[in-house]
Amino acid sequence: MARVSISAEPGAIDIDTSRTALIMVDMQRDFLQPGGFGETLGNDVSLLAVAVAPCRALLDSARRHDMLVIHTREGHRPDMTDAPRTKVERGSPSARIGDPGPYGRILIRGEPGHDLIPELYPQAGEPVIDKPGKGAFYATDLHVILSNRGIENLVVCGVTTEVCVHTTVREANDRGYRCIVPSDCCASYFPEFHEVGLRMIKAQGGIFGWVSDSGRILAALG
Ligand code: C5J
Repeated sequence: MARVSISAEPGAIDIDTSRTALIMVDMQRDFLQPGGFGETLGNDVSLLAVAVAPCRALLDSARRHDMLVIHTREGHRPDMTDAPRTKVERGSPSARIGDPGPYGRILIRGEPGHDLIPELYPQAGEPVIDKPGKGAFYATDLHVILSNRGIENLVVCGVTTEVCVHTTVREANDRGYRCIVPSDCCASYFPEFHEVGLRMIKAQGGIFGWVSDSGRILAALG
């Protein structure tokens, strides 16, 4: 156990690292690489690359400190029985969930595009949560895993800031976890949504949690 104080907004937060998990949200090829789900929706996926190196630095540090590391992946069963029709039919993408793409069927479990990017690949023993929705708690066993490990605090990284990171932070906050979001470890296809999403988390005394950055968290962990 190590108690550390992390500089953050709206104020410093003290955590016990043995009760803190690092969560990497959806750092998948389907969101970060051309031809995947993110690009089919009309987004410039290169905008997400900025978060990879800071995420890697936090991942390395968390592993050195024996912190629980959890990875999530958004996607669906190959038969798509867990994919709401309203999600599959949404919008006018160039290809829909389940359609073939350069990395296999889009957003389908087991396909290369659904997998995590090599730079942030899980190590043996790190739980990977497959989630059908945006939030990492919806229809998954994440809360059980965290409770069994006595986790109270989450450092939430990943993509995209205002979608899966935000939904996960809101779900976690309602379940009693303290969430710290490192601003440089998440990214959005819409830089303005990234900025506003972070402001929403730390506003009103930290209504959803705290916002810090990789440099300040690494300094606190030592
Ligand atoms: C989206 C996500 N943006 N992981 N998913 O659809 O944020």
